[in-house]
Amino acid sequence: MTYLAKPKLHHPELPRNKLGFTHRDYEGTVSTLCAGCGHDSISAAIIQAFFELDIPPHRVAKLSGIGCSSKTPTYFLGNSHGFNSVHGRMPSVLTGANLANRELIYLGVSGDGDSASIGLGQFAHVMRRGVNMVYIVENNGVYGLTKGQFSATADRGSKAKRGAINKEEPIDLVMLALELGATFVARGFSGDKAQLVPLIRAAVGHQGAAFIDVLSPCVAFNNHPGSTKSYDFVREHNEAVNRLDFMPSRAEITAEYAPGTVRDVVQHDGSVVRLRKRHDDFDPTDKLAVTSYLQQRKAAGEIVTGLLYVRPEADDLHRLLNTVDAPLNALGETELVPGAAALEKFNASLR
Ligand SMILES: Cc1ncc(C[n+]2csc(CCOP(=O)(O)OP(=O)(O)O)c2C)c(N)n1
Ligand code: SF4
Ligand SMILES: [Mg+2]
Repeated sequence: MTYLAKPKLHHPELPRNKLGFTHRDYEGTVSTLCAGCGHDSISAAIIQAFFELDIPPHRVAKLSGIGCSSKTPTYFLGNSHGFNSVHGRMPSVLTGANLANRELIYLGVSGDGDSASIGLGQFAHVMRRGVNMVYIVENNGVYGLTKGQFSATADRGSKAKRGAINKEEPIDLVMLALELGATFVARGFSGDKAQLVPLIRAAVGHQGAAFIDVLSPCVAFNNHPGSTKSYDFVREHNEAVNRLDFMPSRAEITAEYAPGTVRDVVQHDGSVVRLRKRHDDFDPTDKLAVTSYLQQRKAAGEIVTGLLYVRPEADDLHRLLNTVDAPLNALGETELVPGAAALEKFNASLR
């Protein structure tokens, strides 16, 4: 296994967050991905988002499957909990961990192959169950790690490096997440960090299944003319519907905005997603309108990015299952072995 530690020395005056941590405290080891890979820019955005949110790294659990994208948790949040699972199986491992300990912040990192091909069933169930997590797909339209075969998100008509044309219909994970009941759905681009960092911050603050599809070009196998997931193609067709700021709690509006251009979406824990609208008629809380807007823009050849849908009063799996608040490993013998009378009462409730 390739493992490159970063030098520990750093400038003594690096900016610190409220916890006294610098950016370096949120990094991992040196990346072994190809220079210019979009996935490295997403890792940088994750580091920035957690640094800005003042989250202690030990409160985060990062889980992934298999692929270049799924390798990236090694390159950020080196002091967090991590689990590199089997190809396409991150969602079920994450669901189990989340049910056992709801006090951690769960970040699932996956690829388009990992989530839309082998892991499609797992993706579907974790979205529909509303597991409280941030699910990031680093979407490059190919299986990067196994040398560039088309993945299920590759567009019909897109050209492979050696000229083959993809003949199959793509799976649009954003549309699927909406259909399955994800309560926060966004699309970003690894080449637009200014948009991606607030999207990640807002997704972390969301209490429910938050999905971000991030277009992340593979420079080794899918960055040529004719590819619809190359840097040039995404830049040319990117249509951002909004820009956002995220405030963990309700804060005063200090910046000046033209009337009607800002909208605050207050979530049930008091955190605020502040949307700076770029399209007056786009309302990310109206699922029906969002779905038809996305379909229209897709037919026009645009890649719509931004916060696409949010349901502020989202439910999460713990609320649906009415589970205990405490992590399972913190329960004592009295809670775990409540005795024969409690068992009898429970059995009676099922008769
Ligand atoms: C069960 C299983 N089947 C197939 C593979 C081979 N394999 C490894 S990574 C991968 C695809 C990765 O593609 P993606 O998730 O898009 O990640 P990327 O490398 O593009 O970031 C495949 C098919 C595997 N490791 N395990
Ligand atoms: S093969 Fe593609 S996805 Fe993998 S590290 Fe290289 S550029 Fe990134
Ligand atoms: Mg891929």
